[in-house]
Amino acid sequence: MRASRALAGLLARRLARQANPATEGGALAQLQRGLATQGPFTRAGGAAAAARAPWLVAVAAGLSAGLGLQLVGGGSGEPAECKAAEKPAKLKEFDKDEVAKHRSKETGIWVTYKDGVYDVTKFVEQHPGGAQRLMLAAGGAIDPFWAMYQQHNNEQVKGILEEYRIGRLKGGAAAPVADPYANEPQRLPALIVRSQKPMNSETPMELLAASIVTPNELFYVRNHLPVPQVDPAAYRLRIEGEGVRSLELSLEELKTKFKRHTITATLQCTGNRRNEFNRTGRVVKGLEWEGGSISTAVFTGVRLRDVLLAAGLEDDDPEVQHIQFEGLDADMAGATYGASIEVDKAMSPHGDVLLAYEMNSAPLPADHGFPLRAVVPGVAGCRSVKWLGKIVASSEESHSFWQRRDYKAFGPNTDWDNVDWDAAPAIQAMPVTSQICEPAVGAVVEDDEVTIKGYAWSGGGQGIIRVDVSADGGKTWHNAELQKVPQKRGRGWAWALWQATIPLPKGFTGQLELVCKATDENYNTQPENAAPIWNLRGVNCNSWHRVPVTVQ
Ligand SMILES: Nc1nc2c(c(=O)[nH]1)N[C@H]1C(S)=C(S)[C@@H](COP(=O)(O)O)O[C@H]1N2
Ligand SMILES: [Mo]
Repeated sequence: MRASRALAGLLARRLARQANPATEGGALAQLQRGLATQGPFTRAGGAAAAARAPWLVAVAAGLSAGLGLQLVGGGSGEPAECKAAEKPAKLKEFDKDEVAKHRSKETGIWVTYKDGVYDVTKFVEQHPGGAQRLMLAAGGAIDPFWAMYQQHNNEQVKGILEEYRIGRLKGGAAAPVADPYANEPQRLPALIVRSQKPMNSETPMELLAASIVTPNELFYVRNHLPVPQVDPAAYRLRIEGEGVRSLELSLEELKTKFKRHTITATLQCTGNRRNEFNRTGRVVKGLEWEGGSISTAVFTGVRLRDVLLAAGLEDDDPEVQHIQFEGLDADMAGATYGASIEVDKAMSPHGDVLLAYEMNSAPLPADHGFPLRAVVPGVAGCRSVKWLGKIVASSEESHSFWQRRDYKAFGPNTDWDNVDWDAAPAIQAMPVTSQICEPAVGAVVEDDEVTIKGYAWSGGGQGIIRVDVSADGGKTWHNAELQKVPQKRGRGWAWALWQATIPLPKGFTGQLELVCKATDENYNTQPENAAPIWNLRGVNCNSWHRVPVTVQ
């Protein structure tokens, strides 16, 4: 009830905002925009700029989303036509056959984008590992790849490509590429979109703290690729690998042959609150999430353990150390999203890992993995693979980019020029975190007390035992009142919501900082500031959450 009332109000506010672009996104977005334009890389463009912006090079090197093309790549806008004035009046013309001859270092590596022809040989030489994917486009158009990996910050990327321009395509650009995102599901305008294609959107802050269970339509969405369309009647889940006999299960078989289980679990993206790292003054690479890439649902399905047992996997089989998941969402080259978890988590009767076909009593929505997804409670969202196609029992971790070259955290001393991805384990359980959802950043408080609301969650099934809040930047503290679902110790998969009404310093007017920090049942708590936990991918941001407000 509360949630739906809050939703109605929110939608009205959001629509009003959309009608007035000047205020779109509110104060927080304005703050972000301000920060974005202050960033050291805003004026980046071209190879020289790339040298000053190591993350850009890293993306170029294919470290982002497994796709070197992203870097040189970009989306729907025009190529860096702002540079047109600098271009020679007449560009050399090449036909397609000529371009197609340039597919190797020996011949030179050429690609086209729209009607531009680019010799990227030097670029490939400078980024040997990561340019592998770029080689897929060698001798032809890069446009289809960019249609797949549309990045929000691609002007810089196009600027870099422009440095390599050698001419134009005879006969002009090829026919526009069909949009791989043409069949995306409908989404509520209330979601706060951080990237449109693929869809990445946050649950609005005002609604996160409104109910323990997030309505499906408002659950945050984190997609790396277009949403695959799966026919539930033809769908088969495949199980294979070491220590198991290969098995194919239809949705019907999963629903009827295995016991039904239900858990309430919070999923959180490893990048949740990433933008707080950017505000330390040192930019990180990734979607600019605030604190809304986290949500909670009641998931129903079968236990992964039961399915693995049915495939013949034995407890403590020494051959099998990891359970790999493969999604049905694929890129142009047929590479699918994938991840893995440790076999002990997968097989533990207390691990509660589900293969879920229902979310909040409805069939899984398209954005959340229809018809079947893994739900790995207590673990970073990236391991809960959606549109699950295959499960592989293995002595090795998944070989996917997202298991081995992303979703790992390093010290602040590690940057894109010295990162050794193999040196850190993949993030599984995440550290304890909390967030103030109300009042909003920059709110005006006109009372001698303030009511603060938020969420708190910890990974590994560690329930929240306490949330401390402060209205003076952390000098004095009060305990918030917790709202939780019943959960056993060590199996606290769902977040706690919390609320506190606390007095403001007597007679005070001006700026104040509201702060929250949570403690989990292992007595782990949050670090005071984001700077000391800064890491190049901006993951695991869990410092005290701070909200500046004005008291009048
Ligand atoms: N197949 C597939 N599974 C996936 C992803 C994806 O892009 N493809 N994204 C992962 C990430 S990074 C997160 S945080 C969660 C998000 O789940 P949600 O979109 O249901 O909130 O799904 C995970 N599972
Ligand atoms: Mo994620």
